[in-house]
Formats: sequence, structure tokens, C-alpha cells
Amino acid sequence: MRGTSSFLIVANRLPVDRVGENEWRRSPGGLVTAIAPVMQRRDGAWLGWTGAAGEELKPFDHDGMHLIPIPLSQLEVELYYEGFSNATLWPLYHDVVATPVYSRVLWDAYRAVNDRFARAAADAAAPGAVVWVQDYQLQLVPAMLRKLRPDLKIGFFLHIPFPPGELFYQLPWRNEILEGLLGADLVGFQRPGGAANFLRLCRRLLGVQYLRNEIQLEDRTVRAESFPISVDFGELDQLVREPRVQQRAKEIRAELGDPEHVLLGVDRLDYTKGIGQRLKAFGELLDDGSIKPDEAVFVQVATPTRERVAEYIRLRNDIELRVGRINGEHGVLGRMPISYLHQSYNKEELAALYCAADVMVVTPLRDGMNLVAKEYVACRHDLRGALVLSEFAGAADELRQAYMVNPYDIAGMKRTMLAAMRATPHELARRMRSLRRRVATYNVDRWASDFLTALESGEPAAPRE
Ligand code: ADQ
Repeated sequence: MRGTSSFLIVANRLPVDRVGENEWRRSPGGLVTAIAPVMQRRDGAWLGWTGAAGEELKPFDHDGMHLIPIPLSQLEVELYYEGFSNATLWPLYHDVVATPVYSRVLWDAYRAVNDRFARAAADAAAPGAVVWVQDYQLQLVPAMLRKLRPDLKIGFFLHIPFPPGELFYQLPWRNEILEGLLGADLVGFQRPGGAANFLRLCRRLLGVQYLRNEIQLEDRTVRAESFPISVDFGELDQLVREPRVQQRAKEIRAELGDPEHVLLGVDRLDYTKGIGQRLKAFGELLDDGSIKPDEAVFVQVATPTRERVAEYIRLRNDIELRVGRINGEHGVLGRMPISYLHQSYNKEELAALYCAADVMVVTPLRDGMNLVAKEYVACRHDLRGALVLSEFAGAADELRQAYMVNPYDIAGMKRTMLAAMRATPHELARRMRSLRRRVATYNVDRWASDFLTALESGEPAAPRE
């Protein structure tokens, strides 16, 4: 049986969140924004999990998109999602900043769930359809799908880093993962380094040959290339020009006591994001008197995430202990140097926060891209505000005019945070202008269209500067 969709997205999650019994809302996030117009134009379908364990739903339409739910049992959520995806692959691919768990039980569940996604995609795709598989949870799908449907054009994009051999070699199922990815016609990475790691590993472990970015298999070629993801620059730029957002930004500063400097961190509460390191640097600046407690407030918004995985429970305790200590030592009644929020914010409130922040502090220990850095840039048409950015974020390749830091170097981070706080308006504007030029040109539409053009034409994407 052949399906009818000529364009298919296969991702761990559907692009909607449940808001009522049978009501859905489009999820926030770049991927959906970038892909929704293509879906609407091309009679597309999106396969993914609803986010609720044990739920079996029929396909339904939402917002011009055809959605095909893939069920996961509670046990599969624990083994495939929280287990192999988030306790094995996530730390391994992020420089083993936490110790990966290697367990055959988790691997078996990962394979079984990938097989379910591949079968559902094979059923839904029209002859010759384009199928775009997303991210580390589904790395086996390309090969599984090709076996079932050799007529399809299959693309894969990895949103997180692809590690070098020194780390990837640890994975007991390393060959199976590479073979899974080689099922695609085009394998996309955030950075050129990820593509290079993949090509080298395929040669070393599978003995295949490659020339430039093309692997020659017996019957076809597979290309590996980088496509740095981005944000919807135009939408954010427009949103922050709304008087109500500007008004809200002023209110936020007033609520914080109108300090001279507002520093901001916005992240999922993840151990890859370097939240502890940046708070340590800020705390030391208070300890050694480089900044006075009434001079600066650090707002840290940390979205709850993966709350049942052991490392995340530990991280939350560590961060909250650190925040408590710094506030305990340096706070005065009614005014704390760190304003910590373990909450999710809506887009508009987030945009107002970006506008209210003098210094945006983005210090991951390793990050595929980091969209927060690009969102901040898109929100600063006033050309004020400084971006402090880790060298270990994918975004560092493009956002060269940011204040770069090594998040492992606390002394260096302290110096750079101070420099960003003390920069002249002229210096801030010079840097921000250049950052904005980059994000405005390489926005999220460009990312999706570069990938799809490369996949469908078999030609490399237009060169990026
Ligand atoms: P993430 O690790 O989730 O993404 P990031 O790229 O920063 O990291 O995206 C986070 C998104 O969530 C941003 O759009 C941000 O606005 C939003 N967000 C964060 N905290 C929030 C809060 N408290 N309330 C509301 N929204 C919040 C993964 C990879 C990244 C890669 C992206 C996209 O780890 O490296 O950039 O995918 O490919």
C-alpha cells in the first residue's frame, strides 16, 4: 500500500501541544515555523509522538497540516526517550559532559521505536515522496525506511552536535547508527565539523570511501553537509517593535528595581547549557566587589525539561543551591541579585525580556546551534545589548561579533561579562549591527529551503559566506 503524502516530516514530537481534551495548539519553536509553510504548500504530513504515553490517536488535521500520531507506551518513553535518547545519545554527543548510560535494554527499545516510525512513514509516503527525518531520536529511520521504500528521497537533519571519533567510539552500537544515517540521500549537520566527523567515522568504521562531502556506496551516493539552523528574524523583529512589548520591557526593568545592568540567561534546564558556570562567574564578581549588589541583576529563566532523568534532577538541585547561596550572601530585603525562574515563558514575554536585558549570557559547554543567541539578536533593533557567547555553541561560527567566552574558564568569563557591561553604546551598536545582518540573511526559511533544495536537486546549497 502506498500513502498519499508527497512531503513528510518525521520527528520525535508532533508540532502541536494539547491545550484541551481534543484541542491542539501549534508548538513554539523554529522547526515548526520554518516547515509549516512548506507543509501547507505541498500537501505535507508530519509524523510524531503527541508527548503523552499510551495514547493511540487517529491522524488529524491542524492548521493546514496533516498530523499522524505515533504511539509510545510508558515503558517506551522510559527506555527509548528518557533512556537511549536522553541518557545515552544526548550526553555522548555533547562531549560526555555527563556520563552516558550504555544499556542493551535501552538500545533494543530505541531500535523498536525507530522501526515503528519507519513503517508509519513508509505507509504514509506517496511514490517518490520527499521524507525529512529529524534529530538524534530517529537516527535508524533513514536506513529502515529506505529498505521498505527505495523510491523515496530521504533527508536527515541532526539538531545536536555530531561528536568526533574519540567520543563516538564508546558507543557499542556505533556501526548501526552510522548505517542508519547512511540510509539518507542527504545528512545535514549544524556545523561543518559535524559533517566532517561523520564522514571520517564512516570511512574508519564502515570502510566506505568519500570524496569531499560525498560518500560513494555501491548503488548510490550520500552527501553530508552543514546547514546552520536559525530563527524567524522578521517575526521577532516585528514583535519587539510593538509598543506593548516595549512597555512590558520597561515594566520588567522596573520590577527588577531599575538596576544599571540586567543580565539574562534563557535555557532549558540542561547540563549542557553551562548555567552553573555562568552563575558562578556572576557570584564571584559580587564576591570580589567588581560589581555592587545594587548595580546588577541576573535573570535566569530555566525551562523545566526531562525532569525524570537522574542527571537533570541532580542539576536542578545544584543550580538552586547555587542561586540560594549567592542570593543569601548578597541579597538585601526585597532585592536579590539573581532572579531565578524555573518556568516556561510565552514568546511575547520572552521577547520583552530580551529587550530588557543589557547583557545576554549564553554559555553552553556544547550546543548544536543555540537559538536563544539568535533570538536575542533578532530582538535588538535598537542596536543595544551585548551578547556573551560560548565558543562551544554552533552559533559561534556565525555570530563572530559576540563577546566570546570559554565557559570552562571562570576568570575569562568574569572579565568578558564585565567588558560587555561596560562597553560604550558605539561599540555595542557596531557589534549588534553585524550580528543582525547575519541572522537577518540566514534566517530559518533560508535554512529549510537550503536543505530541501540540496536534497531535491542533489546539488550543493548556494555557498554561505
Ligand atoms: P535546545 O537545546 O532546546 O535545542 P535552543 O536552540 O536554545 O536549545 O532552543 C531553545 C528554544 O526554547 C528557544 O527557541 C527558546 O526561546 C526556547 N526557550 C528556552 N527557554 C525558554 C523558556 N523559559 N520559556 C520559553 N521558551 C524557552 C536543540 C539543540 C540546539 C539547536 C536547536 C534547534 O540543542 O543546539 O539550536 O535544537 O536545532
